[in-house]
Amino acid sequence: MDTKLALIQGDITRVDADAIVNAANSSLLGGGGVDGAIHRAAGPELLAECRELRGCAPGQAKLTKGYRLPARHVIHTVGPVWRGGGQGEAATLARCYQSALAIVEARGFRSVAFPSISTGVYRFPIDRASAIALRELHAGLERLPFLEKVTVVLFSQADLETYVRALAALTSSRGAGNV
Ligand code: AR6
Repeated sequence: MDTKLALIQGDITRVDADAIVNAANSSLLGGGGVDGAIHRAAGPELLAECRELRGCAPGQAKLTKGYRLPARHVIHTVGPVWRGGGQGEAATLARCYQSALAIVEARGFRSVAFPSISTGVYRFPIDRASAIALRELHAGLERLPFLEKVTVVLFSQADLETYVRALAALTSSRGAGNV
């Protein structure tokens, strides 16, 4: 199993990493959930930089500084709103992780933390979202040897347990020791 992949329960705004990922909306001008928490913790300079970015399409990602956060940068991505699963939601969610990891690669970040994108206000079922997230993060770790630590920060104990089960399923589907 990847010793570089950690699942923890907590508040992502407290995580010290080269970058934390924000589950934003297309405006990039803040909102509720993890987005609101990140903007509150980072301070008003984050919103000022986000204004210059002129939004972000679902599945894409954009980079800002971290300002008052312990993390040096924020990677803002926009997940899909769940509309029943027939609108390409799974592919869009996978692209969020891929786009964020492309920024990690371009900048040579060695540590990054993700929230559970789309599984709050956007209502993506977390059992499906966790499988997609962990598949993409595992692929990123295989591809990017300089990446030392990927942390998924789950807000609730129940969400953490869902991710732990999804990771066990991913590990067993690939055979012990091969993930
Ligand atoms: N640390 C880690 N995870 C958190 C935190 C935190 N501080 N706060 C919430 N979560 P959501 P979405 C979890 O709704 O579904 C915003 O208004 C939360 O429990 O934040 O992608 C944006 O502006 C859930 O598991 O993001 C958009 O409009 C996960 O983060 C919209 O919500 C994602 O929930 C995006 O919706």
